[in-house]
Amino acid sequence: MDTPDSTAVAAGTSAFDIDRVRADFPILGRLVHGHPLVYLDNAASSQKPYAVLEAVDSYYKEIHANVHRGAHELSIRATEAYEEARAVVADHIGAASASEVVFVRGTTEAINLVAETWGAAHLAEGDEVLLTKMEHHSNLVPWQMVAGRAGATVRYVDVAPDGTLVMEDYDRLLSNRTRLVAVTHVSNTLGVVNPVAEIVRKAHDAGALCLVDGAQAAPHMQIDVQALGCDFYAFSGHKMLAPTGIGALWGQRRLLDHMPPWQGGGEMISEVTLEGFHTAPVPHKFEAGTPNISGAIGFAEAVRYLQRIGFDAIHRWEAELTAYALDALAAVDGLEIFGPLHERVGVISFRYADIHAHDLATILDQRGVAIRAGHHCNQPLMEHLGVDATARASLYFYNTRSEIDALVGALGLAARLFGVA
Ligand code: 7TS
Repeated sequence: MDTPDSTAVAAGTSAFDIDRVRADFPILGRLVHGHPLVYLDNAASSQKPYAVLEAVDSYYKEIHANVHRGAHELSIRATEAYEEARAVVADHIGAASASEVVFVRGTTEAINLVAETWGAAHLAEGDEVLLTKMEHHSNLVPWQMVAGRAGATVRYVDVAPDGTLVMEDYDRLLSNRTRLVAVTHVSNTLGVVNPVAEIVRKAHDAGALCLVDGAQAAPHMQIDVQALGCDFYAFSGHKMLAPTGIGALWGQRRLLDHMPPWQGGGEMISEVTLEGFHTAPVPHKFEAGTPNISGAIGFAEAVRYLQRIGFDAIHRWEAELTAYALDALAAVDGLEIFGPLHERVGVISFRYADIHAHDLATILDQRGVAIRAGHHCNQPLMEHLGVDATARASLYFYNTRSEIDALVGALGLAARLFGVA
């Protein structure tokens, strides 16, 4: 098809051609309330390039059928495409084998899967699960649920005033009662990148497993699960250019093999009798029912697109843009930024004078500037920060300096409306 694709960016030129990149994303050209869309809500969900939209479209137009079932041409082609998508995602994160990648709806489902299978099988009275105070509810509530049933305790590593984890607190809380450490790689409120390799190493030294919530990391950096050394890594496709409703749980094969199944149904069995069933090998053991085939194919295409641009180029551009945004926001009188200035991604939470975050987001929206306001599914962190909500601008590699200027300009409008001096 004749739609643009910035393959040329990766094909040689070292410069990051932002105009060409933006041309790959049809939605970025639209107006909102008469203003060009300035999409700064990427931590909630990213936009989609033509390459992904077309991969999904041609899957449905050309080869759609159910997978792993039929002997007919379409089913065989759909199955090949679905399993190839798994291989692309597995290869991308450095998995030892494609069988270590379970397709799920997203990070939330991935973590619930581990909690309801590994957690239910291994947690007992007196055991501890160690989280941090910056976890998204998705990496908090599933552990509270399973720990509550097992009589286990959930503990939380403290967050320092600058938004980093208090590692001394981690060292203090980690003990031979800790069965699992579950930590976010990057905070969706503070933007901080946590020292995950160190956290994993210490967890293992204490005899605990480590699950990493990669929802906010995988879109921005090259993930290598073997280099991180973790036991489980969970991430969502929709935050990294893929459709909604698809994500991945990576787990060490030896762990996945011994975990009980979660949902029962088709696909996850090798044999069923009236007396019982035998499970299929991983990853199918954890994929009951018809999976999100088009989503998986879109996910693989998103990964290929990101690889063509290259995480080095993405990182350089995002670092420049984040520094520009932090400087521009810090220069606004009465604006307070949450989170560190370094070791962070461009997820920038702030409060502005005493304008409520929701009012701020509504006013910005009138200028076409999309940010998120609220607790960001981080209520314990909000309590820790002493706020009920923050405004949050979150960047991705297709954002520009002039969009940051538009954000700051729209903040000026809010200041005038609210009489901020
Ligand atoms: N973990 C983190 C760190 C997240 O940021 C999110 C989503 C999730 C887990 C859950 O991902 P899901 O794809 O299963 O929903 N975070 C946000 C956010 O910050 N704004 O909207 C969703």
